[in-house]
Formats: sequence, C-alpha cells, structure tokens
Amino acid sequence: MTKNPESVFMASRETYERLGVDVVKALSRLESVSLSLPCWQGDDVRGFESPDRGPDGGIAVTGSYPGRARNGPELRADLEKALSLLPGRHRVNLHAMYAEFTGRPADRDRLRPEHFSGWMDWARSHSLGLDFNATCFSHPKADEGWTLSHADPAIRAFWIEHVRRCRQISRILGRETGSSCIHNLWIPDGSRDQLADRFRPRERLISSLDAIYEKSFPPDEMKDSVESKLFGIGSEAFVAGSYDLYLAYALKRNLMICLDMGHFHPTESVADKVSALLPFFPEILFHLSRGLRWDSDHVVILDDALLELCREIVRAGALERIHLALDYFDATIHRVAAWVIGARAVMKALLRALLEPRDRLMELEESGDLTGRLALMETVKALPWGAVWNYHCEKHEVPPDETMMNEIRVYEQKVTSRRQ
Ligand code: RNT
Ligand code: ZN
Repeated sequence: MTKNPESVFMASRETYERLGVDVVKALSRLESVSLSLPCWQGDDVRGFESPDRGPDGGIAVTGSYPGRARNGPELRADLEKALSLLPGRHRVNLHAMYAEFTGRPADRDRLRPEHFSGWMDWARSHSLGLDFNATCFSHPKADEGWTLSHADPAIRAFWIEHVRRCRQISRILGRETGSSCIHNLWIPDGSRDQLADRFRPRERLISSLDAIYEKSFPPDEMKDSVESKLFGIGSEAFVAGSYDLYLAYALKRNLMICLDMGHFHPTESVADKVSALLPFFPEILFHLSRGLRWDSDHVVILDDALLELCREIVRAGALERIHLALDYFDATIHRVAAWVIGARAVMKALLRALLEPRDRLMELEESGDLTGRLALMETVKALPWGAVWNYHCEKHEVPPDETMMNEIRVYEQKVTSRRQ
C-alpha cells in the first residue's frame, strides 16, 4: 500500500523534530522565497531584435531542441507553464533585447518603458515581479568586444545612454508591478590577448559607470547591481569588469554586487563569499548557474555548489537580504523543463538548508566536539527531506518531481512541438 504524502510527511517531521528542527517553520520560510526566472532560457538568448542569430559577447548557447519561443506571446506562455509547476510566487528576469515594438523598432539607446508594456501588463495580471538587464551584447556596436570601456567615446556614449534608459525602465517596471525591480549590469568588455595597458579600459569603464549611476532612484522601485566575470570567449586575457573592480565600485557607490556562480575560478567557493560580503553589503544578488569546465551556463542542479551556497545564505539568516536569479541557457533540452528543473533544484537546496539541525550543530561546534559535528553533518544528508518536498508541492497544488515531466510532455505535444 502506498502511503499518502501527508502521512509520509508526518513521519519525516518526527524525524526532524528529534533533531530539534521545526519543519513547519522551514516550509513557511521556503514559501516566501521568490526566484527570478531568466526569460532568456526560453529562446536561447536570442531576443526579439534579430532572433536568427544566437548571442555573442563571450556567451554561447548550444543545442537545437525544437520549439523555442519566437515572440513575446510564446515566451510568456512558456513562462506561465513553467511558473505553474513551481510552488510559491516567483519573478521573471528580462533583458532589454526583449523589447516589443508596434511600429519601427527602436535602437538600444532609444528604448522606452512603453516598449515593455506587454511584459508589464502580463506581469501585473499574473502578480509577478520583474527584474531587468541592459543588453550590452548581440549588437553591432558591441561587435568589437568593448562597450562601456570602448576607446571610442561615441560608442561609450551609446552604451551609457542604453544603460541609463534601462535603469529608468526598471524603475517603471518596479513601480507598475509594485515590486522593486533589480537592474543588473553585465558587459562583455575584454580582450582575447594581453593588453599593453590594463588601466585605461578600466578607467573608461569607471567613468561610464559614474555617468550611469549619477542619478539614483527609490529602492522600493528599483535597485542596481553590477556583475563581474573572470573571462569569456574572446576575453580570455582580460575582463574590464572583474570581481575586484566591481566589488570596490559597488561598495563605494552603494550598489549590489552580483555573483554569478559561473564567473569565478572553478575551485573558488561562491558560498564562502556570503559571510565575507554580508557584513559590508545590505543586499546581494546571486546568478545561480552551473559552469562545467568554463562558464557554460548549464541548468542548475542539486549539486554541492548549490547546496553549499543555499546553506550559507540560510545559516547567515540572510534570506531577506539575498536575491536569487537563475542564469543559464540550455537549448539541448525542453526549455520549459530547463526552467522548472533548475528552479526546483534551488528550492530543494533551500529546503535542505532550512531543515539543517542548526542549533545542534552549533552546540557541537561550540563545545569542541568536532567528531560529533562531522558525524551529524553526514547524518543530515540522508534525512527524509524528499518527503517534506513532496508534501510542499502537494500543498501548493503542483506535481511532485516524479510526475512533473508529464505536464511538460503534454505542453510540448500541444504547444512547443507545433512551432516550426
Ligand atoms: C554572462 C552573464 C550574464 C548573462 C545574462 C544573459 O556571462 O552571466 O548574466 O548570462 O545577462
Ligand atoms: Zn550571470
């Protein structure tokens, strides 16, 4: 006889209670977490301006799974499907290249809030928050691999104007949706080979940033973050917006830093940065990604890197100060599944962190019982968190992992497979 999730849950709850863990509290904490879903996973980072070409600027998408979204209505329909399979209330992360035009398209330095009214209306009608990103790549003025730090002042001015407008658009998006919109800035600027002068591109970047962030907006409408990177395709020897540069800049300017899990040395722990940065930054944005050998932007899974990061955030009691945005793009699998698998992995990692017998572990550590601490950490790995997760899904009327794919298959058959 198969037991219903409720009774399996009750048994698991007792197991956790014996270790001093309040399961109900953990679940209600999990409920309040909103993840920001990257709209760009739905169309392989193509955007609506020139969808025949894939992205450039050091990022690459591989795969040709049929049925990518080709326009706003398709992309929004796919996002709705993904959101319907996630417990909780989440957000959608946009890029400037997803602007929609009724008449002649506007160039990036001419974008206005009304070009995003389709997104705004949709977000409002689904009570979704929106986040936003300037798109400083996939554009003729970025073809040389430099934007805000380009040596040509006219090119810099073009991109400064673009990012300024994107910040204004973010403000409107935040105001219209009633939820502060994070505007994140990532630029591809860098060099394939050694530079004779690493100072000047960075000086130019800093002065562009100064022009961009000159104006400040109310934080309940929009917040700013800057995203660093270690290297990209075509920027192997030098990246203008490195971690050091943005960390210093963000601190000085009261911006958020955005830490993308794929943007550090492969053995560098992003989780370890949580306790190092939280004393200095009121809020931090994470781009949850999975780099395989390089910043490959694979779908996030329940791996050690993700578990460790979520554990550090929860241990710090910092869920309110952290923003979690997924950032990956995989065109080899169904794109709705990619969103759902990744987002569910993050929620499961958070749940496991919230179910940690924190007090018990702290007691052991403080009393110097390092053996007991290690033993308990290993014990925790096999605790029945899966039953708690299934119960959570059931309570939110979304399918458990086991049957979640059935719904995606039906959607594929009825919707995405019919797209050419
Ligand atoms: C690129 C950055 C950036 C992009 C998105 C599309 O390496 O991670 O965040 O992935 O803006
Ligand atoms: Zn990123």
